Amino acid sequence: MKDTQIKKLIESEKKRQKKVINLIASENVVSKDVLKALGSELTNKYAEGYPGKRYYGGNEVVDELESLAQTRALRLFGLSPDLWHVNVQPLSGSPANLAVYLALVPIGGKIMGMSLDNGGHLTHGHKVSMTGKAWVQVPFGVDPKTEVIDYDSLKQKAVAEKPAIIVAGFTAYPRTVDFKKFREVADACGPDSPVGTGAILMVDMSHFAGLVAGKAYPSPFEYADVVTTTVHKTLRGPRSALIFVRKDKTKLNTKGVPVSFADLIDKAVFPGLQGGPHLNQIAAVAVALKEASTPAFKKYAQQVVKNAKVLADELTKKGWRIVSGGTDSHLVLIDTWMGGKGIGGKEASDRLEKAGIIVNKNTIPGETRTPVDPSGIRVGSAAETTRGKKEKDFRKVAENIDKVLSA
Ligand code: DSN
Repeated sequence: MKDTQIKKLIESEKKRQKKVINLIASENVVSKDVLKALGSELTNKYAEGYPGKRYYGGNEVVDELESLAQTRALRLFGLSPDLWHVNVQPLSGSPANLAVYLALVPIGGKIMGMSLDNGGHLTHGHKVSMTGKAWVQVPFGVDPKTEVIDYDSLKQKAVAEKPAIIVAGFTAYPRTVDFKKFREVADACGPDSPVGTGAILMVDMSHFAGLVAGKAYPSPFEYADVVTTTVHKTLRGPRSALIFVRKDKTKLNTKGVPVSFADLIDKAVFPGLQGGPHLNQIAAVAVALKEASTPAFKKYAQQVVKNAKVLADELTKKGWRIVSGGTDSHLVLIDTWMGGKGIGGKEASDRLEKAGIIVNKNTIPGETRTPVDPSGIRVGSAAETTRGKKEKDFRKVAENIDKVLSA
């Protein structure tokens, strides 16, 4: 690289990443092939539109590329192309979720999503996000005692509020989600819901997509109408996102004609929200999807969960309160304030960073502090498992976290 300033910064970041223990639950370490695809000449190409329907010439290669990425995405999750469509163009998770609402929920309609301090995401209708400005959030949370989702109260609220869409998914909920129960809740919204046949069920599987691919976490596809995911968390690909949608789902347009969710979502992604797709990114997605279909990736996903469980168990033994009492996934939420040693999340994260352990501060259910200095930290096992760490290594990591925070 001729640009020595940027070269130096890339080298410095590479060194930083190698030197630290990375416990950020939403990060991972991609393969050299993913990096190669990202750094390829595909970035030179404009291809607004979709395969076979572009606004520029010269698409014979990128049409094949985008179609291949779609085929691999459906295959990875065992989906028939007769029943499911996938859009591989969303630039990342937030635009993917926004595109689904734009396609399916009338402006001002209700999005039922997990509140941020209970583990939801900003794009599940939080007021600081566009999704909470153009639409109205109906928040749900966890049971204050068990810190897991209470499906009965979720159902009561959904039936009373009749949201147009219900979002099952999270960024900081360590447990498995019962997608069948979410389906029942969505259906219970009845024929008088704004979409006519119960609420739409959307699953945002960004955090656990890799675990679903590796069969280490329940799959949402049997129950959901729409599934969104980022590619760069447990799925270990480039920063990007996918939207899966059932082909048989339709919505009446203003003339009373049924239009498929798939067409509406494609139009919301382009031209609704985005311009030309990032084809280098789509190539890297395709590479990651193939990697995730291997037996080695399945082993990886199982190990991710084993390692997170060890982390939660060891920290519990050392007297730390783990939100919900443990984990079924790649992430663990530690209450460092009330249930710990009275350390705020910011101080905990800063102290760990000084010791070379990278985490993020995080709100916890029933939060009494602020999002910039909340009551906990979130840790995850995806990145360090990619680097080969096993249970014994995570026992050591737990020991180090305890040492640093108890000092
Ligand atoms: N910011 C991501 C996370 O860390 O969970 C979600 O978008």
